Amino acid sequence: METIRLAIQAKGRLNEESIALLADAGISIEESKRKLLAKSGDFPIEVLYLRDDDIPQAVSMGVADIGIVGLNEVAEKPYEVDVVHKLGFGGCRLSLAVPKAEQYDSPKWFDGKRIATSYPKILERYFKENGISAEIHEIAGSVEVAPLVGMADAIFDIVSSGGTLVKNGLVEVVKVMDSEAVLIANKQMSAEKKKIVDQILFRFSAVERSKGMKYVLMNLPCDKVDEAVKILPGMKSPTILALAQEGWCSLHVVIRDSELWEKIEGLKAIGAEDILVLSLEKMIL
Ligand code: PRT
Ligand code: ZN
Repeated sequence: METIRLAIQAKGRLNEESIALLADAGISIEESKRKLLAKSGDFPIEVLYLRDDDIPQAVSMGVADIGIVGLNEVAEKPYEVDVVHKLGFGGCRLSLAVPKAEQYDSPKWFDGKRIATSYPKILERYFKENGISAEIHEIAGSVEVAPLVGMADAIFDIVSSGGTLVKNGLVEVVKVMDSEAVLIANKQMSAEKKKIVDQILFRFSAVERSKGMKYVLMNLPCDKVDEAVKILPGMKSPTILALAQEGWCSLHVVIRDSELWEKIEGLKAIGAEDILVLSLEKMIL
């Protein structure tokens, strides 16, 4: 049988969540981060551990068939890959930031300025699209200190909480793109490998769907079922089973975490009893 090769980050911000997502999807990887390549015992997949910078190229060349990497790396690198699915973790944005003492009014401010970044290609495209001519200085790390040491007038970097900018006396002025971890794929994959990718995506969707949901069971007088359904609008119609005790029904429903207490209070108010809230592991439609 065909095996698919997945590249993930060897260490860093996306490593743990990539492995956790695979585990939730029933794909466990032999635990050894020092090895470059690891197999899964329960799924036709091999995991290749790489630096995130190398993942788009590895996938585009077919060294790996698919990869998990930040969209920012895909956008920066000149390699052609398919972005197959957004994975909902590693969220951040790429933004321009200036020293807080600057009188910044519009992106025209960047004309003639020196900007330090590790993402020169994305920035170049942004400047080009907006008719700005600035000097882009590519530096590998600690971009945020460049203005302090006089190496640049402003920076273009990844921001998530914004704490790093504040610590370095910088203010975010333009968000150029949003990023998150994505699943990328080689453009020329065999039909058989594509089938495995579809299988992985099917599992990822089941995991995603169950995130933030609870499975709730309760007993309720049967004549209150219509009212209960009104309290739970927007959800698929609940499962209702008759109980041995005459006039009583058991109601099963999936409720979003954020609405859980409000819905339960509403259901209690119309006579629901013996309410069980269970965690929901997978939701397969
Ligand atoms: O070794 P390797 O090359 O594989 O890793 P790396 O050091 O290049 O990348 P790594 O592990 O730092 O990040 C991997 C990916 O995580 C990035 O490509 C992004 O897609 C994503 N990501 C999400 C982030 C952040 N959030 C983030 N906050 N990457 C970097 N940061 C940096 C940011 O630049 C800032 O300096 O973290 C700092 C803290 O951010 P604030 O705004 O929360 O203060
Ligand atoms: Zn990197």
